[in-house]
Amino acid sequence: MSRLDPAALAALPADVQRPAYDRDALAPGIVHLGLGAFARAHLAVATEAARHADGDMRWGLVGVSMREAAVRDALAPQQGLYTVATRDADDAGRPRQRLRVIGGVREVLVAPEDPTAVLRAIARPATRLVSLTITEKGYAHDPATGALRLDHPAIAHDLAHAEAPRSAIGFVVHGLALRRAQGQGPITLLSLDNLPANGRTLQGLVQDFAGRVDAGLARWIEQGCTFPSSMVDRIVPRTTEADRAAVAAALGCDDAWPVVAEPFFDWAVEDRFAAGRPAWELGGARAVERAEPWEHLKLRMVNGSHSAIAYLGLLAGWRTVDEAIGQAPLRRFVDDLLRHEVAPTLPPLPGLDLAAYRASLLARFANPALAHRTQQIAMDGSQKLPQRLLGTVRDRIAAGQPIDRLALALAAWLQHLSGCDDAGREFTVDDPLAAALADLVAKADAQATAHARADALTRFAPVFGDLAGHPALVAALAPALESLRGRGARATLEAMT
Ligand code: CS2
Repeated sequence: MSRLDPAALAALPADVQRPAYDRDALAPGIVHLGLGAFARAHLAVATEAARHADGDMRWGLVGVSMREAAVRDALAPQQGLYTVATRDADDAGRPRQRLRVIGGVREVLVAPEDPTAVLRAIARPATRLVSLTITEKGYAHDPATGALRLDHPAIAHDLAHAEAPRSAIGFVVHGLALRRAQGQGPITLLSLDNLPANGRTLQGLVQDFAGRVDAGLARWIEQGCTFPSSMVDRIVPRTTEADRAAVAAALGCDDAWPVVAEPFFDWAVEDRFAAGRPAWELGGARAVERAEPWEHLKLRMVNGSHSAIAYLGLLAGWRTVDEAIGQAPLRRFVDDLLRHEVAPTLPPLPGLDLAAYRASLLARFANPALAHRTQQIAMDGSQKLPQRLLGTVRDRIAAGQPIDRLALALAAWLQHLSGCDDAGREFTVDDPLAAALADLVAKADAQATAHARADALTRFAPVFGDLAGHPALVAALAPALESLRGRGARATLEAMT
């Protein structure tokens, strides 16, 4: 079969959407750090739709892979073209997909191969925006406090080596330094990761790092660059071989790296851009005054319950989110968690019907065409749980409210650190703090009582922060942990009222 590339576009089936503009005329306005599946199914799609709607050619994407060459190697022979397959089921439950070939990626750089090229791209006159989807751990910060980790090897390296950074924060700051040195103006730095106040968090890390290398640069950034916060929402599972085969069959040519997504798309972004932006509202985004309330809603409702499903599902042996949410006790648990423990902590949002939001979320999780693996979502829990579950826990404890379901979700994360499901099958615990977490579990296991075990587990400061040893948290965690250890996730869920 031939390969997807510009010459193949004309022969694609008529129902495949494709670029309808002159790709050669596309200026490289966006440098995007972390060109994974999520960015290709979210930022790139909204930018493509905006471009089709208004013909603004300033916003081509220069993608940067932060670690590996795989995306570049897949997309270079396709001259940056790739397919987004949006999948769900029709009313009769039959899976269906819509295909769209995206043309906005002009170039893919591989940071470790050529760090200078990344710095030069950030400094280029055409660059107006640097966006990031580098996952939570890519920020090299302390998840509980948001502070830059000076003990992080990549940060320590980058503070000393301006010319060949390794971390995203190092690339941003040294790239901005080069911009300033070359007389180019300030730009926007846009985080699209699932962090609370992601713009402000990025700004704090960038300013802290910049202040350590050059006070003048730190001032220049502070005075001219902007860091809008934004809430992003779209479920994008990792692409599988089966996805590649299905997309190739539908296209009639091979795409080495298509991405699969749900049809749902949401993006609430603060309209504070230092050097302009694409008209993303033409591609489904919403410009908002403050993104934080939307981030709060999304992190606690969508990601909080997603992580709960992932850990409970992994323990119970449910491999995908739709399989897990199809189990009545888990579905009831998630609905109750959202309804009784998460929703009451959220401030009212203009135009938002929380009950409809919850119902639509459960329907998204039940999408049978995504096969989103619980093990994928279980990754990097130490970086995710503070904003997904612990903020809610903190608010509820402060208000004297029960946290039983939140505690079960946390207990499932802690139990999954044993690397073994309820049937004794082993899996890998994929977490940047895995070694420290293994020590923690060993220490907890040496305790004599359930209460002492739970107490020891909450002492893990990077995750629990000021909740370490909190009596209300320990009191709710201890029975949840005991139940998961004793009778497993499935029976624990069944026993919950
Ligand atoms: C998921 C998210 O992998 C995960 O941790 O919870 O990637 C989730 O699918 C998206 O945030 C949905 O917008």
